Amino acid sequence: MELNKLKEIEQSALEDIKNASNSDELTNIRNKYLAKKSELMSLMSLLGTLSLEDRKTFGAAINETRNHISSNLENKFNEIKELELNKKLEEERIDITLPGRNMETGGKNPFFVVRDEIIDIFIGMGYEVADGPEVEQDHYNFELLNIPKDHPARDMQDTFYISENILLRTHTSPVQARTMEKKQGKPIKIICPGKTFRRDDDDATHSHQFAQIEGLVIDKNINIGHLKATLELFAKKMFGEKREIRLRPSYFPFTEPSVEVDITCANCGGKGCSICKDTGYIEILGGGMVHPNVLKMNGYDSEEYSGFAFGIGIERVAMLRYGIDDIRKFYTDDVRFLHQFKKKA
Ligand code: 2NL
Repeated sequence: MELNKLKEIEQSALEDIKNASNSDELTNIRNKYLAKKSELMSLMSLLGTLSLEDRKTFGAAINETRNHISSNLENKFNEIKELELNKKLEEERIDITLPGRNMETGGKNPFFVVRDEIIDIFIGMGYEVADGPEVEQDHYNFELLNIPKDHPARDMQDTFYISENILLRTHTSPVQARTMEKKQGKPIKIICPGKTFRRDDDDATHSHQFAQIEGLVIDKNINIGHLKATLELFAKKMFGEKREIRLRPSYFPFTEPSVEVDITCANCGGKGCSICKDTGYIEILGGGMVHPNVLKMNGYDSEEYSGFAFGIGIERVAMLRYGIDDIRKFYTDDVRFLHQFKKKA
């Protein structure tokens, strides 16, 4: 056994390590020189044939060679790893100086802004929110609301019929009729927000689909003063504390008496201008005292109970509130329109 042989192996290994240019090559070198079946390790098995003295010397020399090769490998590994990392960083370089891409966020459609505000105002007065089907029976949409068989609203020209007795509701009143049915003569205080449908040629102020919030209060001793106070509070909360309201006589089949409700014009304060067509007032909604026939048909004793009801067109309120001149803008989702109502961050 010769120490020269060890020197040879070591030299050859160090040379190979020096020439290696990537970690795969280094792994092969490690296998070649340090694995169990490598030339160096097979020398170990010869130790048993040597004298004690030689075994010591030669064993130590093998160990030293192995450690030397191993530490060289280790250093080269680290060196190459760093080179490879730097190369990768260079290749996959990200230019962080480029401005980022902006994700445009939308704005809440002013229709929903106003709908939710109206709902909140009435919830603040103790109302519950009710809803019901948009596809309705003639019975709930017309019959229970005192709208007679020959009434023009029932005409095919004005209502979308699914079949003879099924239709798209023309107002949210059927939700109130259904609530009266459920409450069986007990007091009621609800609002019903929802979609409604009428046959119409669409233009800037008409739409075949629009939305209402109707309110209904039934209890003992309810009078028109309650209606007026309720709507006055609503008008001030919605359009500003300075607004006054005015009730004008009107007609609906389901209320008696019936009223149209106007507010003083926010633009001129009531003096008269182009917006209020020189009247000082703007019509915002309709209402009245629930007709005794409606109370009776829906299971209420009209001698003991009375009630008021009102209907608000959501789009109309939103148009007045924001100065929007075309109802179709609520439904066509033009981002140039919607962005105007985006809340500032
Ligand atoms: C309007 C007018 C109104 C009602 C809706 C109603 C509902 C029941 C009983 C009595 Cl269940 N009345 N609703 C009453 C008066 C007017 O709406 O111009 N809406 C936009």
